[in-house]
Amino acid sequence: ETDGRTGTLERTETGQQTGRPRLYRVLLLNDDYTPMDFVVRVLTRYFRKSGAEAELIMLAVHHKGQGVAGVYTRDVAETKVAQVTAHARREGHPLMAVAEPEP
Ligand code: TYC
Repeated sequence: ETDGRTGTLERTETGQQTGRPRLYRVLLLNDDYTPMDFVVRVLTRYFRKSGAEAELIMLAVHHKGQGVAGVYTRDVAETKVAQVTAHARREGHPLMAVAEPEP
């Protein structure tokens, strides 16, 4: 069977997936209310960024509207989105994260 992404045979006789898994970007979206230092702490805690890299990503999101926090397999990406969203709501911030497949 032809895979839509790679155009190659990607399944075994038993239907198991083979080859590289599709990767998903976790995006942070800008808003007017979440404090900058909270976003930096999210990036260091959940996405294992250094303080300097977290600051750069946060500022890119602030100025451009969205930015890539990390790239993961689907399950990991969806877990990060759920963890970040839960943490932000617990702390009373509207911060939004979404996962989207890499082209
Ligand atoms: N725009 C926010 C502010 O001025 C900061 C911010 C950055 C919010 C990135 C969300 O994903 C975000 N306090």
